[in-house]
Amino acid sequence: MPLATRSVLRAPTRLATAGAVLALLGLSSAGTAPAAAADAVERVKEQGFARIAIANEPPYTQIQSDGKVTGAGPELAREIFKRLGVPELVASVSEYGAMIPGLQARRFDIVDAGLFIKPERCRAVIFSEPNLCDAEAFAVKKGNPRNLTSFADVKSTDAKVGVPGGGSEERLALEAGVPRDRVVVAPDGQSGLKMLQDGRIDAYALPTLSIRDLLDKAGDENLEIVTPVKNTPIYCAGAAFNKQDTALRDAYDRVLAEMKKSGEFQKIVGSYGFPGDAALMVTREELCGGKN
Ligand code: 6CS
Repeated sequence: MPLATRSVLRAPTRLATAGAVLALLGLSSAGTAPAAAADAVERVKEQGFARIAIANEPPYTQIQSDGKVTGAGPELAREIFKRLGVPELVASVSEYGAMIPGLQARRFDIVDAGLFIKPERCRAVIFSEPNLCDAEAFAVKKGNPRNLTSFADVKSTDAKVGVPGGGSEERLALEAGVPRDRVVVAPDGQSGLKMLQDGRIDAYALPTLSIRDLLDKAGDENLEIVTPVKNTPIYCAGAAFNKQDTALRDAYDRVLAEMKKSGEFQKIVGSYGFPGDAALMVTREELCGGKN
C-alpha cells in the first residue's frame, strides 16, 4: 500500500493543539478548509506555523529519532519562515506523487522536499527559485552485474528498477520504455534498498545524494552506486506552493535571494552536501520552460 501522507509534528514535539490537528487535516477551526487568504503570508502567520510536506529522504528531508524534522529543504524553509515571522514548521510525510495534490487540496502550505522543477509540475503548482540541485543515481549490486548505467539498459534487459512513487525516476523509467511491471515503487529508501538486497529489483533509482546517504548508512559492501545515470538531467528542486499563494512564494523567494547573496543559503544546503552554487546557475523560468 503506497504511503500517502501521515503527519509528523516537529520536535520537540509540540502538543498537537486542536487548531494544529485541524490545520494538518486541511481544516480551520471552523471545520472548513482554511480560507485562501488574499495574502497567504498573513494566513500562515495567523496560523503560527507553516505546514510542510516532506518525504523523509535524507539529505533532502529527514525525521530524526527524536522526531525533529531536518534535511536541507526543511532547514532552509525553517530559516526563511522564521525571517517571515512564522516561527514553526509542522511536517507531514508524503509520497512525491501526493505532494502536488496535497498543495492543491491545501493540506500543506509548502513542499520543500527536493521536488524537482519540471514543466509538467509548473503547470500544477508554483515554485520558488531553485534551491537543491542533484544528478540521478542507481544503487546496484557490487560489480553492477546487469551492467545497468541508464534506464535504456533497464529497458533492454529483463531488469527491474525500484523508484519512489510519483517521483522523477518513475517517470524517467517509463519514458525510457521500461514496462510498467518492471518499474517497482518503493515506499521509502530503506524499503528500496532492502528490495535490492533481496534481489527483488536490480537497481534502485534516486538522486545521487539520496543514494549515497542510503549506502553510507547501510554499510553493505555488496552494494555500490552508479552515477550519473546516463541520459538523465541534472535536476534542481524548488519550494512548491499552491498556485493561488503567489504572495507566499514571492516572500519565500525574496528571503531566498537575500540568503543566496549573503552566502547563508550556500552554508545551509552545503552542510547537507548540496552544491549551493549550482542553484545560482539556473532559474525557475528556465526549468519550467516559461513563466511560473
Ligand atoms: O522531485 C522528484 O521527483 C525527486 N526528488 C527527490 C528529492 N527524490 C526523488 C524524487 O523522485
